[in-house]
Amino acid sequence: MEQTLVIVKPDGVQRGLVGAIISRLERRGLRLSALKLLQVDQARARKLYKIHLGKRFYETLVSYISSSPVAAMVWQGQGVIDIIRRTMGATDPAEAGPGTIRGDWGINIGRNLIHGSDSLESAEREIPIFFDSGEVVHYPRALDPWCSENEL
Ligand code: IDP
Ligand code: MG
Repeated sequence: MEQTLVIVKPDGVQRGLVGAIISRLERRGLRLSALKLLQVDQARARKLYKIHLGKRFYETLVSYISSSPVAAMVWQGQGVIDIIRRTMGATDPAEAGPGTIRGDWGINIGRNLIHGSDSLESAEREIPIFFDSGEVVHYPRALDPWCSENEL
């Protein structure tokens, strides 16, 4: 079962976009399998963004993600990692296409609303930073066969 970590970042929570973002992913046909609202502390922020250590935006990125609560989630579905990355749009909302989350609701790279794991390895590393395995729920939905002819 392919899974990915999605985070509605502090700007998305503060702007009241959690519901709209979840709704987009639900309507896409993907399955929500874990969800929590939490304040990210410095240690967790540094763990999540450790691949960016040393980049010029690293410290501001850590402050941004820990500045206010986030909504963390796990989504499941065949191809979910790439489907969500395409639904999010380019990292810089100014360059993200219309119809994407960042392209419709953002204007600035430092306030780009959403995180989504970028590969299977990233998802496997990132999900346990936010969820114990018992918090990720596996369940069939009656609508799954109407969203995909394959097993989700
Ligand atoms: P992604 O979120 O689209 O995967 P990454 O390159 O992994 O983009 O960067 C992680 C996060 O770091 C971005 O979502 C954004 O919040 C921030 N970021 C990346 N590049 C810049 C930049 O040039 N200025 C400010 N923040 C940046
Ligand atoms: Mg990334």
